[in-house]
Amino acid sequence: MPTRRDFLRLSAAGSASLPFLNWTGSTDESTTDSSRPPHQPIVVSTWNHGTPANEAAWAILEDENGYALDAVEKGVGRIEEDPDVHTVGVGGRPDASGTVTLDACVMDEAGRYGAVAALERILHPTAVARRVKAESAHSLLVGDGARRFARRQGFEEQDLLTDAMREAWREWKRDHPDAAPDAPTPNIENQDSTAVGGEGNHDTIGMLALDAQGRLSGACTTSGTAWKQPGRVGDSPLVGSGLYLDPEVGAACATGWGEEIMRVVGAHVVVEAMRHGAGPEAACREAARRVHRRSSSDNVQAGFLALTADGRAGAYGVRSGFDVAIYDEADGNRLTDAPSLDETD
Ligand code: SD4
Repeated sequence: MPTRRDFLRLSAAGSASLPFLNWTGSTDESTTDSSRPPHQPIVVSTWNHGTPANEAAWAILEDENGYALDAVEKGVGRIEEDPDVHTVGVGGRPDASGTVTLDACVMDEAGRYGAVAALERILHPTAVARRVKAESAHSLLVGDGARRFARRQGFEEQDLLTDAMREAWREWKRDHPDAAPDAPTPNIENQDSTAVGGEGNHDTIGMLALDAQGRLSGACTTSGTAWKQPGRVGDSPLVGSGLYLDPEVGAACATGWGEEIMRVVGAHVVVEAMRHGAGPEAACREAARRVHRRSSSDNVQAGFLALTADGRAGAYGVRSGFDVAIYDEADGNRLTDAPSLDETD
């Protein structure tokens, strides 16, 4: 079982400046710059559901022609379709009105972005976000417009509220008969919270992958905070907040209390810190510190995960309890605790 030290070793190049990669760019969806040396593929993702998600992604990345964007779409897609994960896709906790609404985005190896927010009745919001990127003239579609776009793209509709989550929502309504729809407070992971049904309220999956041809891609997908006010959108589908990628530098994703992550444009902070020479873990720490300094409550958790353009990973949480899954050829698939401000500061 790899230890935290193994994880820290991955980000050991820490404070060294990143080499400038001579990216040529392209308008094609899948771009390959054959002048670049082959890379060692790697995929990283948030929380323990990252382990099965990484497996699905690796099945694509282990092929020398595997495309990182396919890998992240398939990787997080495995979690979107798991009804036992209550924070992503089908089986996600609904909003205060009992409706499951999904937020997701992707960024590809040229930094192109597509997203959906408050999407209902579609199993794979990340796949729809990718279509927004590739097939629409826009970057972000929301609500009913996003659902109708998905239908036009051939996606089927289905009920995303499982019996278990319908029952959990009824229970929440019973316990909060007078609660305004926007009453729930996001909790800290792994802590009991009556406001959210006794389990971690967070647990978005963010995934970053580098393929054998050096293409970097990212995805982020969530059902958002449990019992949220209808219409609420979190950080996850927002470029720069839940996900950011610069092909010359690296990529980052975020998880945790979306309102706090948005305030600091968290994933962008991470990538900009790496651009200025921070290693991936130090860059994530900078974003965690920024959330902590500005946070509106002592109860805030946010976790950041980064992957440099040359394949080094790092992560950091405001509080302990944030873990990330990493899969590369050398060490296989492993789940590792991220360091946190409350442990080190
Ligand atoms: C949100 N950031 O909607 C998401 C929730 C989350 O881990 O990350 N959960 O605010």
